Amino acid sequence: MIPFPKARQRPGSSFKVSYLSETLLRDGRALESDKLIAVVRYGAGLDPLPIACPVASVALPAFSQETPVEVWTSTTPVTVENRNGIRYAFNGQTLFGVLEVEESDPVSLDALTCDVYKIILHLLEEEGYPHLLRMWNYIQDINEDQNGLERYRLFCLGRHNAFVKLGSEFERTLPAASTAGTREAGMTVYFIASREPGTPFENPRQVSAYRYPPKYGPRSPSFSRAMVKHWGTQSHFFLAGTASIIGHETRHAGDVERQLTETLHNIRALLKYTAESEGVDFQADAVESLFKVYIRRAEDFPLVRQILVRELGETTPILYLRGDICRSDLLVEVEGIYVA
Ligand code: 3EB
Repeated sequence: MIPFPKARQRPGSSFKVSYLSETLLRDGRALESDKLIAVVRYGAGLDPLPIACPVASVALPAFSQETPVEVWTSTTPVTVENRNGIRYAFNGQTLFGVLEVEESDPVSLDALTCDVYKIILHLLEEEGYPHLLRMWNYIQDINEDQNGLERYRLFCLGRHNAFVKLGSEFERTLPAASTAGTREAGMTVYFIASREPGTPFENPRQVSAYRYPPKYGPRSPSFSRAMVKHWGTQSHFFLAGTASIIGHETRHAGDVERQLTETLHNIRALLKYTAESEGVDFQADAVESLFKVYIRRAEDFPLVRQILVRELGETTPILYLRGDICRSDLLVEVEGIYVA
């Protein structure tokens, strides 16, 4: 009998992320694995998965026949916990957590967001994984007004109010992030944190989001443009949601093709700058690199896909989601995890 080839050992790495068909996940032994960190599912009205690890449900529909699931696997066994409303798993190097909350009437979105972030920061401190690397936030009706303020701006206010409690230097260690709008009730936040800090990066073509001027809301968005983390032999580059913003201003309102071209310029500039300062060359088409794209208008999908496949490579995994973007004049946003 020919032995099944063993997965290549990657000493010093911590986890791997991939898009998998849900059928494969349900059929295979993956579900019972003690190395499953988390599963992220996309779409509305999902039936439960018989699975012990944290599951995040993101109510954004994918542009594909069978929506893939995002599977996070550890190189070493994980411990799964559920505390303070956070479902989380950790492996000695990283901690992955999920929080899903309902919004109830008397509590405004800024107060709810502040609570959610405080709970997360507190848990990470207690568990000994105090360094947030990357966060994903999904909020209902992100561009709608509530009490006279856009809900994204309320979210930014609440997030800022939680982070500022970390001290006056909090902006130097902010995680990379994505924040997108759904049409379903509730808020889903998931995140990855580590025992040892990563290195945040800013984009040379853009004003840091945490320094956006007040015309974009009472408090600036608290995130970094990218986070780099080295794990022994392997390195991750977490690209935050990136859009057609130069300086602090939206470019090419109404034109998805130009917005995407500008977005790709932004990504290349950030990668070049990071490569020079970290001495690591992150490639979109490297093994294990993967991407996610938020598209506001369904009709833009074919063009967006055509341009991105050309830019990122035919075989690079890209998940396309129909979602609202933080600024109402943005039509497309690209994020990714690069592995080197
Ligand atoms: C931008 O660059 C576009 O508030 O968490 C991108 C990524 C955006 C993350 C966030 C917002 C966020 O300002 C919007």
